Amino acid sequence: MNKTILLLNGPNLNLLGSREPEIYGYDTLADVEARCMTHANTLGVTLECRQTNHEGVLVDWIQEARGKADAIILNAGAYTHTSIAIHDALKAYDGYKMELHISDPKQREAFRHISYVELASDGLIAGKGVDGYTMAIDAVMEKIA
Ligand code: CA2
Repeated sequence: MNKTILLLNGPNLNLLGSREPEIYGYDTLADVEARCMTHANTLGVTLECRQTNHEGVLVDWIQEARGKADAIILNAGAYTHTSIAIHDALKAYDGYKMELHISDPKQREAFRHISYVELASDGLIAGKGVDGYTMAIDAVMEKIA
């Protein structure tokens, strides 16, 4: 059966490639998503990529994925460290859940050390730069294929 993965990016990740390249690199989100789509095609998995700056939209998308997507890869951006609503939505999602970060928040400011996403996820990839995106697809496929 063909598998479906939903790749969700949260607030400010639409700015990738425009600022703080020492942390986030030089690729734009469009570059990263295009690489992920090519990688997914190679693996024969359906990938849908979305980005929003709005917490409630992320909650809606996670809810809508129930019974439709086999896995969610989520870089919730700063909502990672604040959003019990996203935590609760992930808890209600029955597929595989991978938390993803470009940087390693645990090595940064103390306010990034708590992750409400981690507490509701099955796996974590962090600190691998934007390469972490395709690594996350591979890691998820190992679990759901
Ligand atoms: O490392 C990550 O992927 C983060 O999720 C990125 C978030 C940050 O709040 C998390 O603690 C860790 C921030 C995303 C902002 O991305 C930008 C990229 C380029 C320029 C400005 C912001």
